[in-house]
Amino acid sequence: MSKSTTEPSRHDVVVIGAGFSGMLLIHRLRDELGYDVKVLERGEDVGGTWFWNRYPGARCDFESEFYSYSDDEIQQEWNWSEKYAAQPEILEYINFVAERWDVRRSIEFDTTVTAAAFDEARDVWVVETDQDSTFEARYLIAATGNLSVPSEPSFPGMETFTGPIHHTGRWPRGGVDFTGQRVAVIGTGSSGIQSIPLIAEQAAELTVFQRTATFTVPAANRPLTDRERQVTKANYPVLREAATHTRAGILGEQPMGSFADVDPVLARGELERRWRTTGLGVTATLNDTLVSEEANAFVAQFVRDKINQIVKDPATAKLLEPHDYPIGTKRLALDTGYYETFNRPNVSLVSIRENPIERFTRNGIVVDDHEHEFDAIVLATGFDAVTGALERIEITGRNGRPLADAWAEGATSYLGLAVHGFPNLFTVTGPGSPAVLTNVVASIEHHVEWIADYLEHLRREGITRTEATAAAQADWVERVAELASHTLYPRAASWYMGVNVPGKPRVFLAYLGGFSTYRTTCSAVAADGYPGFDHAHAVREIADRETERVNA
Ligand code: N01
Repeated sequence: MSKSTTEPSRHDVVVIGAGFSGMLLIHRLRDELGYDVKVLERGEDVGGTWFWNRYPGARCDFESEFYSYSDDEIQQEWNWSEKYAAQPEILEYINFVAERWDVRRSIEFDTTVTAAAFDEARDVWVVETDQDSTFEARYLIAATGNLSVPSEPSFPGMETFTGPIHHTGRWPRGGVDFTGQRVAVIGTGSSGIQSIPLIAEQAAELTVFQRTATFTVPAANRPLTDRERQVTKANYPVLREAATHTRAGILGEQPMGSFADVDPVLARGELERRWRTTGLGVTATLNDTLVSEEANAFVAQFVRDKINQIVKDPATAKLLEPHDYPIGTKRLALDTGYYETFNRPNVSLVSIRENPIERFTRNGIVVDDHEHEFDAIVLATGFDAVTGALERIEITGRNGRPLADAWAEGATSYLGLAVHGFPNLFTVTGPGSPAVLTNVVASIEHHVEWIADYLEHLRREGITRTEATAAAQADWVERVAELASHTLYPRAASWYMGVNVPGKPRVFLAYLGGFSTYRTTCSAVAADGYPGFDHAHAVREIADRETERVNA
């Protein structure tokens, strides 16, 4: 860790990241509990994911009325225009909240954390940045997001392409005009699926390079009516509370039952209804879609049939049919007119499954010895998910152990909140939590509340150091893996498994027990005095220091 030449700036808490999590941490810890909080943010403004992902079509896929803070005043004042708001509106909302909570005064923008080391002699984290600045704090909280580090494949000859190459996760702030251009999109996950229909409308020609066909269902997005907004606002507390009792942290359609118990004709009718109205509700039609091969095959075939109904060219429809993984085991995408886009005369689909991209040239992309010429290329190739942001920081815990070393065989954590060997470090929506399978804003609120309560407990008890025990962490890691092993999730080469990043260990990165059960577990840990966290060392040190003081 290179030392900065300036005096450290000292705080109670240093937070990395000023997205939904970092902003809420400022509000909760600084404004409500009186901690001195400093947030370090790589971007030039607040917003995290919603600051960077400005590609055309970017929008949330949980209802905006609930993909938002549960703050009483804010939820009464803000009016969402659509069921699933687009990125500009979400960023506008984030800015509205930033003003309301006056968060910017606690944030250093354009500041990338490069290293953080735990000083065992003083129980503080020493945090270094690319601005040659140093910050110190008792607690370090990673609010770094799960999908914040773009995964950018390096294709041979990439540097020779003369046009612009844009990654969806780092979209230029002023937008991109593709009018009249020949455009390539590589990648057909959620980002590709959201952007492809809009790029197709603007570009002269669009070529989509698809390695794996993705299951996507219509978002059925629409404007909200005044009446709908009023009803939600009148009932927010009860709706938010009810959502905490669900598996995904949001109220949605209930399953009809398990595949074996439902009449297939009724189930198909229900799938049909949900296809038209509910977005993600499609895979929740049966309660065993993610554990039973038969149930999964039934739902998957329904979607494949839809593709064949919508896409006019049979060869293109065939290519768009996903066959490589059970539906739902990669994140189901929500789209607006995705399959319909392949009926446009200016759109073509190139499968790179059997014949991968050979290389980029000055003019375009070579596949199967054929050069496709482009003016611009879009990489919709995803993220080094869940662990990527933390692994890019040189984090050193107790005994000088790097986090990269601790996670060499895969990310480990206790409750997705703390890592053994890294005292006083908390991870908001960290690996091993259910966050990526939930309405992430609900998960963020839960974690921030839990961490705030814990800091208060530590403050009351005079404890200066806390660390997840090796045993508690091992139990939790085993529980996360065991739950995954009872499902179809490990069958997919997904970012949930780390498979999308070459060399990344294959470990299922999320807790599958559901948001409600997870909350109950975390609450029980708090109510029982935080078993699984070791305070003994800190208490011993406090006693030693007191003895030294008295003897001096
Ligand atoms: O990324 P992805 P994403 N050569 O990893 C392909 C959230 N999100 O940014 O499947 C060729 O899903 C890759 O192919 P394959 C959401 O949680 C939410 O789209 O690995 N192709 C795949 O097709 C989502 O799950 C929203 O074979 C390559 C694509 O690129 C998560 O973010 C919107 C390649 C990557 O898909 C990530 O979504 C957007 C290579 N070398 C994102 N490398 C909402 O709706 C990768 N690919 C809220």
